[in-house]
Amino acid sequence: MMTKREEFFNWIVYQIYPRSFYDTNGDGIGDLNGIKEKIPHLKSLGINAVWLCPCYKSPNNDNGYDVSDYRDIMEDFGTFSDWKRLQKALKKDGIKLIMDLVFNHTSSQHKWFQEAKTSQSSPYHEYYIWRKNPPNDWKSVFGGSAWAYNESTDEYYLHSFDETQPDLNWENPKVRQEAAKIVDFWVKLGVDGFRCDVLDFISKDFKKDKMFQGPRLHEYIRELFDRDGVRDIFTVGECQADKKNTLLLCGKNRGELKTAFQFDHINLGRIDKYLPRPFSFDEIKSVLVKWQKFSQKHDLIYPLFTDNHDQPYYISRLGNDKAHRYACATAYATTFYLLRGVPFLYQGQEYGAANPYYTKIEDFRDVETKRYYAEQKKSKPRHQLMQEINYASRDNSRRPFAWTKDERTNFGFSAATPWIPCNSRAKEINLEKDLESERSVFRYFQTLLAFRKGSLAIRQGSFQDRTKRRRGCFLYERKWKRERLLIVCNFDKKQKIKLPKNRKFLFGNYPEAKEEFLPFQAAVYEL
Ligand code: TEU
Ligand code: CA
Repeated sequence: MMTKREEFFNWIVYQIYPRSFYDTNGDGIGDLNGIKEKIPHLKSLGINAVWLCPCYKSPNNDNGYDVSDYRDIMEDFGTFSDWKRLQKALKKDGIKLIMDLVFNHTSSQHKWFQEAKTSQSSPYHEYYIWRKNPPNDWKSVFGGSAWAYNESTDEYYLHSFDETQPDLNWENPKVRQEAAKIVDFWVKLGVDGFRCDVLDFISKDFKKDKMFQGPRLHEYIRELFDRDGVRDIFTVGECQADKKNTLLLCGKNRGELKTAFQFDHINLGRIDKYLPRPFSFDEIKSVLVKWQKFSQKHDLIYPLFTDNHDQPYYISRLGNDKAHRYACATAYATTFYLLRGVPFLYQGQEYGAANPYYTKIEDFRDVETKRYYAEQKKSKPRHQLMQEINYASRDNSRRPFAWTKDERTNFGFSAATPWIPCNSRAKEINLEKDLESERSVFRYFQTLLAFRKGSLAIRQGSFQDRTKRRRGCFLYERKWKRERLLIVCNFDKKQKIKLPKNRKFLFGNYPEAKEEFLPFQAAVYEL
């Protein structure tokens, strides 16, 4: 019998950014009914869980990461009944549902904040973080000071993100109780898990120079999740954690999180968000090997991902999205999704979506990007600034899903003008075209995910690095009882890679390599 925890290794999660997935009512905005209609696509891809980015009521300053009611659905996306129908439909097809919890902050439109800001005697005032004067010079993640002035109380409030996203005061037990009640509300409705937005921000130490991972973080998380009826649910935190903290957050008997996103492999190849630096694949490999060994040693569940709604596409930034787009997309998928842990795919990856390019700031929507542009435009030449934005903007991965080749329906996304312009490369990169081509990213993903599901070595087995001193490639072994697999991925130019003699080629993104591995060639062997 598998324990509840072991079962998580069977999950394959697909992240949906609802605004950009599929529009069914012709307003240019993706919606919940759109997700429901595309369940056959999800099934045919082979995933078995969906992480739904926030779909709660929200004024949408940060595309739903600014919640104004945690128990209601954003009008743009539909109604509560639509949500229930979606949940039911997913369940019917055996697809788990993970909701996004945004608990570090609310929207300034949330009724708590609306009350809190009016007077210091409001019962909601202490739901947020107020100071007569800013006690430090913390910067908002989106730029500028993290402290904003509120006239009616003559105080400053803390906002780690946009001004319209005031941070909740977790030191107030009432806030913690409210959060727990919201968790209970969704658990009772039958959701299968939560992705917890910037969870490592909820406890603060105002004397420190950074605003996250304050002293009471672990206590708060346990209070939220280590409770009857909630304890066994799937949770993945968005936390920037080192080894020590990962053990505290995700350790087996800690009662905190099932897993936490690790960003070491995402933060490679750049000096800061907007500035690339030369990088080699070996850096990714080292990060993966380090975390594989560590999570294996401590029996942690490791989240396997390359993309999300906050990042430019991985293949564009750290790979090749031109001549080798097919191979690169499939090689990264092979590398990551056959490791030990739980795969997370982001919408679009399955057809090899890549970063677009725009020359005008008007083609962007992200609050962070627009802020950055406004801040920098006086000091930087326009072309340089646009280059930085195209390199780093979160809008890169937030363009409408390109379902078809049909430009008039915005590539099958919506007959109406989409809320954000379609990917400028959608004519060349879309699902329909991908399926027509001989080398289809989608079909490869199908093979890969089906293989993962069918293999105990991949789901339960051990991990061992077999790369040795070779460069520009990654070889690793997965093993469970008598099933032994070797995964080989080349991220360099064409090169010879010596392999064990007694091997059987199972599949790869190219036909079996004879002598040399092509750039981004990936292959799976049985030993
Ligand atoms: O992101 C948190 C976060 O710190 C980063 O991923 C951040 O968005 C990025 O570095 C800025 O470029 C989460 C959500 O994933 C993000 O979409 C939200 O905007 C943010 O929290 C606030 O809720
Ligand atoms: Ca719509």
